[in-house]
Amino acid sequence: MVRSAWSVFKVKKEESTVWIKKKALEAGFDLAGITGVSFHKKGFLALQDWLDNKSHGSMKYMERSPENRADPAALLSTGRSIIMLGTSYFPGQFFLKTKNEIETAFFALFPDYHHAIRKKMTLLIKELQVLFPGTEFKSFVDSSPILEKAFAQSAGLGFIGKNTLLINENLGSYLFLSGILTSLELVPDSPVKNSCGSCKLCLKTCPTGALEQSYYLKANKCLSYQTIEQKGMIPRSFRPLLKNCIWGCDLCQRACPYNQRIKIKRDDAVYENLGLKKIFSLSSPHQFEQEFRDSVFFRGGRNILMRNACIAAGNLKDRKWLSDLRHLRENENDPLIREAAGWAISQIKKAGIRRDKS
Ligand code: B12
Ligand code: SF4
Ligand code: SF4
Repeated sequence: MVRSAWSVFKVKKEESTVWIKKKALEAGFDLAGITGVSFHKKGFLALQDWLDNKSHGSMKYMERSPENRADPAALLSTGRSIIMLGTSYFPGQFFLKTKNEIETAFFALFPDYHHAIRKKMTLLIKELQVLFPGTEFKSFVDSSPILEKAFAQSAGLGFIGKNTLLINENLGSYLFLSGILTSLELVPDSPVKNSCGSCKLCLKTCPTGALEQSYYLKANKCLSYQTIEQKGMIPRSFRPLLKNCIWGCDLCQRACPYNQRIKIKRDDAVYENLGLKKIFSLSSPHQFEQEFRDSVFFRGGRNILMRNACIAAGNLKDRKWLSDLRHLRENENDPLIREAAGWAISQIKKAGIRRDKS
């Protein structure tokens, strides 16, 4: 039988697609899917509306050319397909029951994902370049101006839940997303349909009301934003809500039924025993760098970590932190830390007075 040129091309395209996805999984990614490079109109409209409502707070970088975030051609003009990738960072159900002095969101338990994922993508691209010489590839993880969740949803990696995160039916939402734009023409996957149903647990759980509506997050009300993106003082109304969490927030993910039955887990958590003593002892930026160079805290910087730790100490209301906090209030140069230490001292003292009265 004589095959038409089109069908030969089609078989090749299909074979390449299967092979690339297989290679991506072998490279250590947990999910791989393909989507095209068409302008993501739905994503763009959602983003524009979000920006118009000033929901991005002080994240000025989100304002820059929002149309580019929906347009993969802005990142790679010769792009024909996107290989979207998902990497699980679920540390195991055990972590949900562990009660540590302080907590971080799960993603902060591991070395900075940006480096690890970029490295894996570079290796994968090297392999692909051997098989597809002359092909162009451009990788992105988190910081590139592209709507990663929207394209991951189009590539069949999962659906976007009411908490605005991409959820995979089997791996839940504790996923890092990344992608590789390529000039190769590949076979796209089908988008996954939304499966939140009538559940609204994330909205009910969010302590700040940041999930103002289903699929809508007011970022400046989100504790993840307040602990990571907020470069000034954390508004006082948010501070008690942080409890003992010093980085990010997982509450709307912890509530999600799709995260209760994840079968795989990562075993390489390195910051699970992080305590306040360690953070308060970081007397210089150099010491901070030595200790946390590979962590996600390094992106935020010493002063942000110290500010958050002071707030956690204030929420713990334990007098044993008073001397460290006084030391910070009196000796730190950054008013951010001095103010947070002062606030924490007042919280601990107030709790002491209440205890004495009762
Ligand atoms: C800005 C940002 C933030 C901001 C704003 C978050 C947000 N929801 O937008 C802040 C600082 C709050 C934040 C927090 C977190 N982030 Co963040 N963040 C980003 C970033 C850089 C851009 C996101 C963006 O474009 N927002 C713009 C608005 C318009 O998007 P949106 O609210 O998500 O709206 C989209 C969908 O909801 C959808 N949509 C809108 N309406 C509707 C309606 C229906 C019916 C449907 C189906 C969809 C839908 O379309 C919109 C456009 O795509 C991405 C990386 C990237 N380049 O994409 C990471 C990213 C989204 N963050 C990530 C993570 C891990 C987090 C945290 C979990 C970290 C933590 N533990 O503290 C929290 C989660 C908070 C939450 N509930 O979303 C991951 C999410 C992975 C995943 N499974 O989805 C990403 C993709 C980074 C990465 N490379 O892995 N983040
Ligand atoms: S990350 Fe925390 S504060 Fe932000 S929307 Fe989810 S539950 Fe609310
Ligand atoms: S908690 Fe419920 S509503 Fe929220 S994302 Fe998960 S399934 Fe959807």
